[in-house]
Amino acid sequence: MVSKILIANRGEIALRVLRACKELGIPCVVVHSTADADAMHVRLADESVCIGPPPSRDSYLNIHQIVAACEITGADAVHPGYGFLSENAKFADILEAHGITFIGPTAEHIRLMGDKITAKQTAQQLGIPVVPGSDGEVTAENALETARKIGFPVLIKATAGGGGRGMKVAKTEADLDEALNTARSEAAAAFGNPAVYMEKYLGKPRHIEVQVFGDGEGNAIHLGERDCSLQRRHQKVWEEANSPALNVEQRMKIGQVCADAMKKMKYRGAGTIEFLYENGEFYFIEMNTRLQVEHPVTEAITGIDLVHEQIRVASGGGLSVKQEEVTFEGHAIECRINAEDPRTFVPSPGTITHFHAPGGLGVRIDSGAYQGYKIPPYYDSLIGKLIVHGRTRVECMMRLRRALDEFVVDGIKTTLPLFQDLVSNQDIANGDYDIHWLEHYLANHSA
Ligand code: MV4
Repeated sequence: MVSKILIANRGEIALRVLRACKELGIPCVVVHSTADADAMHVRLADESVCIGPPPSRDSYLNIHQIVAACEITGADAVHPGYGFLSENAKFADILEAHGITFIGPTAEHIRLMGDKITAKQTAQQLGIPVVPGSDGEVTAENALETARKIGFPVLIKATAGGGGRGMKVAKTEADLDEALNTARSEAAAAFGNPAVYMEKYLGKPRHIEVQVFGDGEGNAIHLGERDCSLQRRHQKVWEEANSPALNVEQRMKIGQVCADAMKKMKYRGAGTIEFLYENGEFYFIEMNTRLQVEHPVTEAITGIDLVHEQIRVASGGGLSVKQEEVTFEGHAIECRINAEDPRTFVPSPGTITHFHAPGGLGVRIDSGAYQGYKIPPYYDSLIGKLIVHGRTRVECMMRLRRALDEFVVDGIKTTLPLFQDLVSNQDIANGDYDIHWLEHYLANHSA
């Protein structure tokens, strides 16, 4: 076992990891910026180290400060959470060079999946179905030929990108030059790498992702899927498991394909394989080599604590469950509670004057927020997650509705009113939505 874990993150995920450490009896250290001195994870940790001023690059992204905090406190492992340094291969390398365990995959696997061209080639070689597209990079020389072969409309994506930044659609041959040039210059500006690739553009897909877990020695399992189609500007808003679009055969089939692929690459730790799903077919787009924000919906339906598993695997203890032992019970929905205007999504930092979280059977709140807490303006606006579990999707929706009615957050604007609307919507009740549904809904329902 690792003997002391340093949590290199903040907010609800720092608290989430801290809970796992406490349940496993492992002492934990948190690092924080000066803006987070009053945060709940700092209060609850066994030890804390202030590593710098508010801007992330000076604190939560400052590798040398984090390594120094490990040295000072004797932490022999780091949990990076999500965001920040969680998919930074250089960070994983530096920790290893200091004899500190990175709770995550190898630096090599982080790099492989961080480059979207090599990620897609790897997925294809491992037997995962991918979106039809270019064989590697597209350039001015091969773009037209590639697009004709794929068939219009096509989508140009940055190989150093991900999460939707720097994508350009070309509907016809006439759009191709401009799409290619803008995509390349945006990629160069945003990622310092102009390389782009091309895919068939799928018009009305769902975003379905498969949770995988490997022990790094050739054993791997899947924990089913999550449907994350409800997004706004590439920010997920509502996630659920199971996907309303899949039946059990489809779930087990795509899950097995993913688990087999992870066995072949000897993947270590938690991973998420992202697909677009259209007309009954799965198309790989990206793989995330970290724990995700929406992991609790998977925990709700499987009963498996993903952070416990991460720590077990990082300690060389292997996975606690076999694939045959994994079951998918009932239905879970997560709502991301952001400190934002529920219509414009403009951030709304400030002091929470009243805070009352819902409770009862099947209700989980992951949040570091409390009455009197002052949300700093420097970081993302996620202040908590409401995760609701029911035996059926209908029960889950009824429970979500009553949990939202109980939730009080005063003093700042939050996205809670948006969820009040969504939980009463007929398309949502029917599970009938794709990746564009929420943007259309917001365009038609804005005050
Ligand atoms: C696509 C696509 C349509 N066709 N790829 C956006 C984020 C990035 N991870 C992949 N994205 C997309 N890739 C092909 N070939 C549409 C999107 C997309 C999207 C995907 C998932 C969730 C929300 C989305 C919103 C707009 C576009």
